[in-house]
Amino acid sequence: MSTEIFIDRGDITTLKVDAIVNAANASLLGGSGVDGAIHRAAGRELLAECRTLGGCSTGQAKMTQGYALPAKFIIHTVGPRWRGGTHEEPKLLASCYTSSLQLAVANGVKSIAFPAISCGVYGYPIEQAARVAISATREFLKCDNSLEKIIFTCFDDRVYRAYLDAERTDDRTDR
Ligand code: AR6
Repeated sequence: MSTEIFIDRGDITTLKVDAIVNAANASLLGGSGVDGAIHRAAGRELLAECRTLGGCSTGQAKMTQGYALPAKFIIHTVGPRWRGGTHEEPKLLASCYTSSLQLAVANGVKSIAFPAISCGVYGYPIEQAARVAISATREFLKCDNSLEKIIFTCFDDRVYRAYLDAERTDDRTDR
């Protein structure tokens, strides 16, 4: 079976999927942006579980329950801060997608939604980040097709357009 990829506008906290991905920081103890929204929607039990995880390195991922969210699990990953592009940002961002997908598959997840990791507070240029997201995901799918559905959730129009462009560009370079 092949994995379907969707690019949708919306709020990731409302999605009824097996797992949503959180763009967290290394403490895993919450913050602003999508992280804050996920913690608010999941409830205080999420913070209690996050406290037991011992943080997370940039490019890695850790999983918790979804608590009050419609999603069963939350995969917390830490994107790189944009520092001009010369500090391994593309490699670290790609690793966020790959690590999250690996963790999802290892836990039997069939449907997963990603936000635009690093594209808010961490300042990663959206067009470049979207290309990394799409290409890292497609690379992963060459070796594993156990996921049924991957959703890139775009919170605003600019992110949405960047993902659509990235998908088209990646399609062309794939041939
Ligand atoms: N659903 C989907 N996407 C969202 C939502 C939502 N509810 N809310 C925001 N976004 P950011 P980062 C988009 O800043 O850049 C936090 O404080 C947002 O529009 O949430 O990885 C953490 O604790 C943007 O496109 O994450 C870290 O300290 C994207 O999510 C730091 O920010 C990511 O923006 C991480 O920064």
